[in-house]
Amino acid sequence: MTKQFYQFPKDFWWGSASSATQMEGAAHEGGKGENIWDHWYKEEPNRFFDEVGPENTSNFYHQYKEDIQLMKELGHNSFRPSISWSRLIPTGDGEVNQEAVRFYRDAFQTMRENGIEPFINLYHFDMPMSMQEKGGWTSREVVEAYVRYAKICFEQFGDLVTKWFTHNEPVVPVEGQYLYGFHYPAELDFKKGVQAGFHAVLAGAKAVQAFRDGGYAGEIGVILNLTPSYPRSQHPEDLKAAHIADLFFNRSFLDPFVKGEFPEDLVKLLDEEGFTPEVLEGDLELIANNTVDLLGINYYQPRRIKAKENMPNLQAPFLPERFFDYFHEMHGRKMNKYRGWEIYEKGIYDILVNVRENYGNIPCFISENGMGVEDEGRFIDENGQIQDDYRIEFYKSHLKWVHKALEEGTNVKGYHVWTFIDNWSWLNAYKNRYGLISLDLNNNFKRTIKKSGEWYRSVSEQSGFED
Ligand code: BGP
Repeated sequence: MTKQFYQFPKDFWWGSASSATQMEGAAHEGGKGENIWDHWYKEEPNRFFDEVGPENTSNFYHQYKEDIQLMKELGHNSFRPSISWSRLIPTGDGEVNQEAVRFYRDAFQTMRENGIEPFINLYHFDMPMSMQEKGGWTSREVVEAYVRYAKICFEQFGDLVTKWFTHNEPVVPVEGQYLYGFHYPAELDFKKGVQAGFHAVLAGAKAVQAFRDGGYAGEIGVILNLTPSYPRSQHPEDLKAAHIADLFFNRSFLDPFVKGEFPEDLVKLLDEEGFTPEVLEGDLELIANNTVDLLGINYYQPRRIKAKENMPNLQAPFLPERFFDYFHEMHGRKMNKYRGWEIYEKGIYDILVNVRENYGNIPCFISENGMGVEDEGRFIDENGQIQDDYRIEFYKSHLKWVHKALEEGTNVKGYHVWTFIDNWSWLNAYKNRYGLISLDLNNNFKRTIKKSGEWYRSVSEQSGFED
């Protein structure tokens, strides 16, 4: 096969993403308040893989200058961390922590000085504990506290940041906290989940409104994990089940954030099932009038859906599972043999086509895409470098589909990998490694660039690659 060069625009955003709780460390330093992860780890450390908790991250809080130099070395022109709400406002709705203001200002300033645009996310799964005690996203009071927090961020950092995001993957806390139990408080209650989801949308719209009212420079967006829902067959029941999965896990956030309205079918379904959330006068109008400028898309794997065989099991605890089974395995598809997730590169293209055709071709970028690998230490060579050719293949195969979507006119402006340095990942801790750079927890947080890191540098330098 002849080789081809996949050229992306010169100003394409190349970089990576992480989040405060997953990379900062210093969980109990610098005046930071407790968030739900600090609390959960203190209460139930055995829930976490190898009992490793959120103080054991890659230590960005102390090593950010070194890490930003490494980003520059790997050719990053952008990086997306998040701000920790409980670091900036330890009680969630009280005093601002000046030490946190100094830390974030210096980190963002250092990024800028090194040609790295800070893409700043306001919320990445890390509810301050005092806010969770008030009900977290199920509480209207917490929505207001979040909006105050967002305004404080715009005021304190607005001169250094021009790309803001209201949330990362807002559907995940709904699933984790109220549907499946992998985020604190693991309280399985579908009705609360729907309310929390509605409040996250409302909070996002209010933050967008505050950003525009404040006249800040730049753009504001949201980061969504989109999982194309493919039916197992063309049988009407499978098609219906796939549609319901799409409504719950994609369109519940994509439609209101981008179009300003919830899908009619979703509203109808929730109503029929008795799960309509509390909506106050003016809420829907506010959501309609404050849609985002920019959409970040996280993509890892699709959903493969088949209708439940014995529908409906009305006693099933969670509504989505009454309608469908979600499974990874499918004959003839490529599985990630290093971890167990399906690899389906074309999914990234299907999402981009959908955004172009059905969401007004809103400016977007791939905000996370990556491959988690268990026991990655097995791939270290004699020089101490991880030879992760599988990851290079993963990136190439996805980028080819992004390139095709771009050529067809999709307004896609960048590609961020998950992640820069191996990071701590919630209950999974360090089970799956994702970084362009490996982290040695037993050797003073030593960072070593992986083979994929070297490859990614050449991609960002040329804004493209040959294959
Ligand atoms: C994304 C989240 C990240 C990170 C990643 C990998 O959905 O935005 O925060 O956790 O998934 O997850 P995991 O380590 O569980 O494979």
